[in-house]
Amino acid sequence: MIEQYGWSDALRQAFAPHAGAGLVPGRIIVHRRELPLVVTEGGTLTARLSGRLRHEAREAGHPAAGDWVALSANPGEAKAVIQAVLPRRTAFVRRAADSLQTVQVIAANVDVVFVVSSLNADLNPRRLERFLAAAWQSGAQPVVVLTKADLGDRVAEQAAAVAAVAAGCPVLPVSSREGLGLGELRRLIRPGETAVLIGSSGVGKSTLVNTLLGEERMATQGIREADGRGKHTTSFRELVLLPGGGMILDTPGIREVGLVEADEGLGTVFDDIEQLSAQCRFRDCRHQGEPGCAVQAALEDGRLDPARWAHFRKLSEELAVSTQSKDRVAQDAAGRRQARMQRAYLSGKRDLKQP
Ligand SMILES: Nc1nc2c(ncn2[C@@H]2O[C@H](COP(=O)(O)OP(=O)(O)OP(=O)(O)O)[C@@H](O)[C@H]2O)c(=O)[nH]1
Ligand SMILES: [Mg+2]
Ligand SMILES: [Zn+2]
Repeated sequence: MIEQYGWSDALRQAFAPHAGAGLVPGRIIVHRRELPLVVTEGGTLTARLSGRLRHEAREAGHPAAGDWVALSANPGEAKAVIQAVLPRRTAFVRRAADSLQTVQVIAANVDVVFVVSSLNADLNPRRLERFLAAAWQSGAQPVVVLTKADLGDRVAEQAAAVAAVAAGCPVLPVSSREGLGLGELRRLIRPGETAVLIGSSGVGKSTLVNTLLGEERMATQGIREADGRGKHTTSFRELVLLPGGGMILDTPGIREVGLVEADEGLGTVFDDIEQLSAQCRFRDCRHQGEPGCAVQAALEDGRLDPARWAHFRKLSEELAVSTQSKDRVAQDAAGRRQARMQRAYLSGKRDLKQP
């Protein structure tokens, strides 16, 4: 059973110490904060987090959809307990909107990230740049999926414009309604592999899943006439098996992803800018009017779109701020540890555990 969900020799090896401790492997297929749904060899069950994991989750985040976990079944208790989370091969993460520090893992151990945008008012090159930076950073292969191709009459033109900002990432127009591009999309998910759909509400993520499944499994809903926005129909992340093998993770719509340590992802999306910077006369060129600046030259002769340049600067700045704040949090934590040890020392406590 769990082979279908991508259980592999590499995972079996990583799991060996837990197997030795009598735990069983499982994969989280429905994300719920306290009680995720886990698929195991023996079937699907609701599990709870061990006390230690619950405590750790406050800083490290909760186990996510797609995570492989080690479970214990306690006699006399209906629920299995998640004792450990196996190291993630890939992870799509974002900084939560309300906090610089809280990192949310949206999907773990995914092979393909479908960055989904609808070919209507939702289509926005700046948002795609941001989503793609996070997607490249995840370690999975990003693919831009442009939905509702049946509605547009400039699809090829729009796809070309998207390809120009997508840094070599495949761009795939699809229509669930007319069955366009679905075979190609389906072939991107091989047996045992996991894909995740990321994008705004109402772009047709759940409709796409239903179309691939050939049944109306996921709830879907029309978008608001006034501004073309979705109504946040999907409320949790759910991993489903596809006929013919492979899995897809449907997610609630998100308009924003705050970047977390995404320097590499950013560099990949803005490879054109990195290449230009390398041609500036001065290695530490700030591209603000220095002589021999290749970025300024490209802006002047139209090779570099000023909006793209401005967005690159904005995202770079955002990353710098989040890194600084993370360092500050780490310092605060170190300071608190120091103070705790001092107090313990003063009170003569000897059994203090080193963190
Ligand atoms: N014309 C057209 N409409 C589509 C297509 N795919 C989806 N829709 C419509 O778009 C609306 C929103 O679709 P959903 O699948 O619920 O969107 P979603 O991305 O899952 O939205 P959230 O769950 O809120 O994130 C529905 O009315 C769908 O019928 C398509 O290929 N063509
Ligand atoms: Mg949905
Ligand atoms: Zn320069």
